[in-house]
Amino acid sequence: MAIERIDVDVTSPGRNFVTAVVTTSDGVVGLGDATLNGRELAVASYLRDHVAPTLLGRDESQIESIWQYLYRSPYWRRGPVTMAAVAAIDMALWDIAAKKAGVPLYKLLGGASRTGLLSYAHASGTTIERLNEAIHGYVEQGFQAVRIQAGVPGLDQIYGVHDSAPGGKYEYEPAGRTAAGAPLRPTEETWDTRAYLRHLPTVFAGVREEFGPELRLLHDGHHRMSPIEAARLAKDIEPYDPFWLEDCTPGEDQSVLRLVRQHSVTPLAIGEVFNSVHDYQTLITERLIDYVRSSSTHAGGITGLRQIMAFAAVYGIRSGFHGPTDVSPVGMAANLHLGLAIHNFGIQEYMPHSETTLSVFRTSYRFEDGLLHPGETPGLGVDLDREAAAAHEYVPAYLPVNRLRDGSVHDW
Ligand code: GCO
Ligand code: MG
Repeated sequence: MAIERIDVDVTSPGRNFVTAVVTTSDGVVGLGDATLNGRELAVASYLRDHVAPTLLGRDESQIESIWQYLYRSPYWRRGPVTMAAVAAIDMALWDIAAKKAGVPLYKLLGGASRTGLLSYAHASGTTIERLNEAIHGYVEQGFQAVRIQAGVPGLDQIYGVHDSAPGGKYEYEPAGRTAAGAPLRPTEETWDTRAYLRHLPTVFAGVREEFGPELRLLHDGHHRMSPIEAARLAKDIEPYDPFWLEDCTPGEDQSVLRLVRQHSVTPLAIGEVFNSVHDYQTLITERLIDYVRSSSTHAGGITGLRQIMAFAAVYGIRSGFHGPTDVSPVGMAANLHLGLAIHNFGIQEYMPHSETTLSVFRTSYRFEDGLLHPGETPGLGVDLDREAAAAHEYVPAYLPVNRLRDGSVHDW
């Protein structure tokens, strides 16, 4: 059989998503996530204009060969736009293969290595009290791990920090939609690393005091620190037994993690902005990280992410796949199938999609007692209601910009 048609659907049910819809000559449809937050249309064009025409008529079962063709043949390798496009086709082909075999995808990837995937929620609050309220909400839902982000005295708005609604219901979108009539550009935030470094250990102390030693606590530094600042933070939070410190420095400078490692035993997680195994080469071979943060959506699909995890396995490094709302339910399902199958799974980020998103993408994964499971539906287990999706038109939305108090642009 062969690839007969490739559609690229851009839809915005609550937020923007790009989905490749691949149809075979015998009528099987596979879905792949190509959502790149704030740059969605670039990937849609890459897929429509440069990928889809080259794949029509090819044998859809040659997943590895098509991956290599898309990776090597254009000459221009890697990069987030390219690899999100490769990811979407790869996921759709795996979806088709598993649907044809009549099995949930994890069974084609080696079968289940565990009963479910330990997952962590995003808890945050402008104060430690509000943060603790949010954590209580998640603990009541069964979460055994939470990412804790808190406001810093003196700073107005920090990316990823919001107070949750009563009852622990907490939804936010990383990318802010532009209000009608407003200039088409990202919002701006002000940052002060010294204030943050002073404050964060007190946040860990306040949460540990409330919840005791068992709850797993994670924190995302969102690339904002210099190497020596990161080393200090990793050391200062060490007494509170963090599960991990994520993105303590911008990940592309791999060797700086040596410095952080010299000063602490706080586990480190990096990689949500990476897109290939080569981005991890130093980090993995020198064991400078403990968790791989990539998602299938941004790292070349299941084939790309499986390559990274096979390499990481040799060094005892585990997965902590990226699972924010900007990874679509299709990308999330791909992460879950792979996570269930590989031996070196660690933890899965779980930021549930809104009801509007889930009314368009129908999922079969489930969350129970702190664990996620991809479900038993053949393929990825996600359906896209294309008619409902078409009613939600693309709306420009951007991630914020971060500046220091003197106005200079900072990592965020
Ligand atoms: C995380 C994140 C996200 C990213 C977002 C960018 O989940 O750890 O850092 O919230 O900022 O996915 O698109
Ligand atoms: Mg992150």
